[in-house]
Amino acid sequence: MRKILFCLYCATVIFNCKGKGLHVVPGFVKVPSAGVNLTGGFLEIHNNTDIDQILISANCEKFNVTEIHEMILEENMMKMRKMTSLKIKAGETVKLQPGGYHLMLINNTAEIKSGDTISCALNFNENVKINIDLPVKNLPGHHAEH
Ligand SMILES: [Cu+2]
Repeated sequence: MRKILFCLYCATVIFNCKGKGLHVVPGFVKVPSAGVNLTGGFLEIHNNTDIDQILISANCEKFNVTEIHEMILEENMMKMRKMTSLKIKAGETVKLQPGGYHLMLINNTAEIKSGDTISCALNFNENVKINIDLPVKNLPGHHAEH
């Protein structure tokens, strides 16, 4: 019997998300810029358990490859870097948001437009898998790369 309880959809209001377990709160997928075949996926992971959780990989439909990325400052430039895993410490929340951690969705196999939904599977340690649907949104005027 698995000791951890999972909810797929917490309310977007964090206060409703204090139940025990590992919770993923959907964010969004940014519409890819014209002529670009990659974009960012954003969400929050709430680890309301007593042990550290590790996001090992993710798979999102309509994209060939999904990577976990972080933004780092290098030579005064913000660059993104692939991560092999992302730890969410016990009792903590990690936000994947523009300018920070994100899912890098690479090589879309279909047109991605505002209003679409992208289903992603998040694979954590100990064979824990959480599925989540991310709405596709335009971010007009947003200056972050993803
Ligand atoms: Cu990236």
